[in-house]
Amino acid sequence: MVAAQVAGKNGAATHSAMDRYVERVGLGDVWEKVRAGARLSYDDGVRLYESQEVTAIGYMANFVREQRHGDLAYFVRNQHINYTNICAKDCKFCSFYAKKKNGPKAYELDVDAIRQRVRQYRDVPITEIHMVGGINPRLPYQYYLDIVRAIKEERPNATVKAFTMIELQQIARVAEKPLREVILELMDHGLGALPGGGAEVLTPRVHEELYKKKLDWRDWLDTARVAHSVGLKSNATMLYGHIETLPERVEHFVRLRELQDETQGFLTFIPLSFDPQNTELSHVARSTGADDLKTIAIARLMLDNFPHVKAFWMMITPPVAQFALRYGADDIDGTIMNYEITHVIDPSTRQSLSMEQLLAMIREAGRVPVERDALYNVVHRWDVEAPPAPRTTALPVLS
Ligand code: V47
Repeated sequence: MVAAQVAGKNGAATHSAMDRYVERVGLGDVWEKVRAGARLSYDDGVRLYESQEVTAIGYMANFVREQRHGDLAYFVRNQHINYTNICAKDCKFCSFYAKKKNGPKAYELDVDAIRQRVRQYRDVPITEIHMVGGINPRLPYQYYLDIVRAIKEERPNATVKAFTMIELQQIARVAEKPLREVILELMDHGLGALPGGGAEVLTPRVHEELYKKKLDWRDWLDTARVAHSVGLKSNATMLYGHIETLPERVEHFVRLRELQDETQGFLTFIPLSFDPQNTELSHVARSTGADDLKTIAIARLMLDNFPHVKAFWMMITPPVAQFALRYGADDIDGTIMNYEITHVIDPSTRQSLSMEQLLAMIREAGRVPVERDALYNVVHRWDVEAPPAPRTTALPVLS
């Protein structure tokens, strides 16, 4: 825990060495605000990004993280499913969608194939199924309802966390119904939460240059607002490390924070480090560990109304995710099982971690592992409670 101020011999408050260091590097006024629980401004955010003092920024973010979550670090036993890689949006940063020349082969998983994917991990007590896909104009409304229902039938106790804001808009389009009605129908079929994808960088310039066929910042936020208004929780991501400027990242935080003030519908913020392999931006260098940690830390400091900040180990590597647990993050995502959004051409890349590996990662970082579900209900406190008894009733075996 942070020793913000300690009493000196004569009883007067003295500053710890870390406080003096934060002041010396010119961030004393930001630290004052953080300690007082005051909101950081856009300018504060930009100043933090301009500073090279990652340790000072991390120290402040860790203070906030420990105030909120103490030593706890969350993970989830989850499975990712991507139902189609056919996509009409041509985003320049994407290596996942099927292209006419050189690229992944087009696929669409039908309802049975989705069931098979879920059954593949029948013996693992997964509590979250994360499902997203491309904007595939061929898929009818009924398909989306059916795949959500099929997952729920296969795994009644797992939360189906599916469809980004742009997918929801596409589903409403093919349904020819108002968005709100479609979301309610999906919820009726078993949709339990929304993932945070598709936000990219919520600024007009980045939208225009990289993903102009998808929702712009206003439409992304408006869609989230509707989802939150019917009680659906969602996450929010930021894809960083491509053409965006540092002030644009801060703009992104401020826009998310404003909507969160209004709806309180966001659970977790997830910075996604851009992977340039096999994209139209393959000349861009990958983000550095310092940038990853700084981004996690600044997100924790700026997004004062977000309950959680996730270090997505898949994108920043497990070692950096471990450090992130001391730089503002309180969550490292989960087992994943199979991730197709990036690295699809490189099958050697690690696509899943076992629960034991996640536990070891968290413990080694000096944190206390807590298994959670998609909505942050505690599933198990691993170092506090005895391991759960092995399951006696098997999941349904459907041929
Ligand atoms: O929206 C696309 C990103 C997102 C690349 O909510 C890329 O818990 C890096 O949203 N390099 C989908 N990223 C993934 C996503 C997500 C992931 C983990 C957890 C959660 C959650 C959500 O992936 C897309 C896009 O921003 N993406 N291409 C790329 N080349």
